[in-house]
Amino acid sequence: MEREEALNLVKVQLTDHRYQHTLGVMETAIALAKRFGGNEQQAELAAIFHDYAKFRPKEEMKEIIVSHGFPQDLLEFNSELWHAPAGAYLVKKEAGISDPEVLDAIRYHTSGRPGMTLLDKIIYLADYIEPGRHFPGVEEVREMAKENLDKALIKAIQNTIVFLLKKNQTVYPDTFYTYNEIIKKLED
Ligand code: DGI
Ligand code: FE
Ligand code: FE
Repeated sequence: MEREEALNLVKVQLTDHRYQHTLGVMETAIALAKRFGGNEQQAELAAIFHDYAKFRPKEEMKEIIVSHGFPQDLLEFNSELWHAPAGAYLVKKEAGISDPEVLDAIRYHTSGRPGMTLLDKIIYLADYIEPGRHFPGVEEVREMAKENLDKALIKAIQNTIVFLLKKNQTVYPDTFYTYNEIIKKLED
């Protein structure tokens, strides 16, 4: 699918603010793919659609998770996690995106997962460091992302976990599994 068509499909699903975020993720994901040898077309498509389901009603996202083979434990954790799997499902159904690697990058863009692919990492990181993001620590991760994808990714995951802990929120186990796997790999 051409960029123009994909952007048109996504624009009507999002607020203007979230659409601007999506454009930032798209540019950043393409830059990361270029830098780290990823597939630029897949990065572009996954980035454009990553937040497709962000504004769907919680009940709709819940129903998708219940009925379409997603892990049910997602429902016991923060509903912020739901738009990622729901997005993967809806983007396939409504936008006809069929590339399983693109769909997985969308599905895991919030929680991460053990065994993240290069594309998963690019989307997770692009979502975190796109130019419209302004939270504490983001500049450090931007700098790291110029050199080392895994080091930047682990910093982003650590920051997210700390952010959740400080707010007394739950952390989905896959986020910890992702953290553990990459931190061990970096130790070697
Ligand atoms: O959709 P975005 O706002 O662009 O970003 P996102 O998809 O990464 O999700 C946003 C939030 O989800 C982020 O502020 C942290 C929150 N969140 C809630 N529970 C978890 C979680 N993030 C992770 N990684 N793991 C969780 O368990
Ligand atoms: Fe998201
Ligand atoms: Fe996002």
